[in-house]
Amino acid sequence: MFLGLDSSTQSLSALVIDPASGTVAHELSVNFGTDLPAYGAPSGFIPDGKAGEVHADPLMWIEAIDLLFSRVAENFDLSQITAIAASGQQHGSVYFDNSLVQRLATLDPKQPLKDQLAPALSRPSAPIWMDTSTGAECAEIAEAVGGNDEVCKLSGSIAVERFTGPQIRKFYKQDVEAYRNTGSIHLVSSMVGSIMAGKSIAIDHGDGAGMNLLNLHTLGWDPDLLDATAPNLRDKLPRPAASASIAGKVSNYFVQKYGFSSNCDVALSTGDNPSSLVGMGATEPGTFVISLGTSDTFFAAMSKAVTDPQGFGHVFGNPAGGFMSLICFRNGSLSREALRDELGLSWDDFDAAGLAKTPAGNEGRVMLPFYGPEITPRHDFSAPVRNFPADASAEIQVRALLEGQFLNMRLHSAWLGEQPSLIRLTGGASQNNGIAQLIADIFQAPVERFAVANGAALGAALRAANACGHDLETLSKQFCRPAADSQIEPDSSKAAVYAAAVQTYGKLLSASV
Ligand code: ADP
Ligand code: XUL
Repeated sequence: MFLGLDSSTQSLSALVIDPASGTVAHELSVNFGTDLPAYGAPSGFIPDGKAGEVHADPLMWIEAIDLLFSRVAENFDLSQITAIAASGQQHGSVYFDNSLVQRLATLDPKQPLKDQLAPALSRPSAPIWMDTSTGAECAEIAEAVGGNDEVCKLSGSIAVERFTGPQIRKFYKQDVEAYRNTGSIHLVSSMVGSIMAGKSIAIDHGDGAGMNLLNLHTLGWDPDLLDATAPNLRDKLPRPAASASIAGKVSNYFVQKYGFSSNCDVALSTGDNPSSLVGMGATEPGTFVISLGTSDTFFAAMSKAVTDPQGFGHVFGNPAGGFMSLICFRNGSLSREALRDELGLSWDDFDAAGLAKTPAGNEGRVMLPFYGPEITPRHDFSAPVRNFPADASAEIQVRALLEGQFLNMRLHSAWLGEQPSLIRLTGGASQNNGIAQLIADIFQAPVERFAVANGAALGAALRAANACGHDLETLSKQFCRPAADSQIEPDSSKAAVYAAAVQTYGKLLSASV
């Protein structure tokens, strides 16, 4: 059996797969806010950060590992696990001094992980992906390497506030002494993997590409980006490596304390988006994944590594080899909920029956569907922009908002130069038939709903099995199954309407930002 771990923004999850029977054998999560309230982070991060700063306490993530395994071991025999792999929220970074390697190698099963690793932290808090405080550092990095086009060509993304390189630069500028005392900088995913393996493990190309430091052509740390970020940075970073590698055996700490076999392997970790690509069975080009959560994300395996000339999209390593795209839309459910509440509607009004009251294309009425600052496109919106009166009927507004969201997604994914042959939907709003049909019609591709609740943890378990020689395609067929009767076909009679609507949307956008 194979264990996947996912350290996400709000929780740490374990998911065990059994390829022999094709079943998920065990699943359990620890919620940072409710299970570890002493850290004062109800949503997984320290509230009220100043000037866009969003940090978390890395000891909370570390304590969660002990709590999770103490609970899993009550009902599940961990000696059955052949290999482990971890996934983690992307971009977050943890800073350790030179004692880390020695401490990891000599973890005492009689003491909690937290007490043994706390003295190794060279920075008490860890910036996470929601942090937007590094605008100045992004500009400095871009300037030093010859502009954002160059950063994008090298690393697959322009310099982005939440990415790890700009965050490291800010730390270096704020506290040179603490930066100097830092011996190794881990991502959330590679930290979890390092603790499991009892040694500092490599950073994989999937998560490494979210740092503005990995050169996508050489798959090594880029010398110019390192220099632009902070001095002697290469010495502080684990080496980059392919995701499918085995890092070593599980630490004796977990053997003694929770009953793992000393033969259990630990594979390299990866970021939650690359891991979800695996968990959604989308590691081959052609299948796009759209996740409709608080924010909406769009990701897909790429047949060739192209970068977004406008700088909105990102290129990460695909854990199955090659590359994947990722585009993040901040105002996903946030905007859907805002309009619903503003007009006193329910989700039924956003579903098939509600949408049936207006025609596809909304007779040319288009909305830029943003109630707050957006990152794709990058603009400080505070309310939607419409090409029609704001007091139009509720059904016109709903259609304009939903069509606006997916026309925006179609427009900002055009740089990929690839048409989806299939779209897999996940996240809370994916249950909505009206939205699913709209996505099928706007992208002119069949849509499937996905049953898995935790694609990142499932992806980690599949990667652990794959690293031990199980074929990924066979595993995908076994575990990455759409919900029964969930396939929705595109209506080809809508193709021309949406080809015109995407033009209208683009014009309104250029005129407004
Ligand atoms: P996250 O993982 O970001 O917390 P989820 O993927 O769990 O988010 O999605 C939760 C969101 O899904 C809710 O906040 C809600 O806005 C949205 N949602 C739930 N049901 C529906 C529905 N029928 N139609 C549209 N949106 C829905
Ligand atoms: C991707 C991103 C988020 C995090 C948290 O760039 O910032 O999706 O990985 O899930």
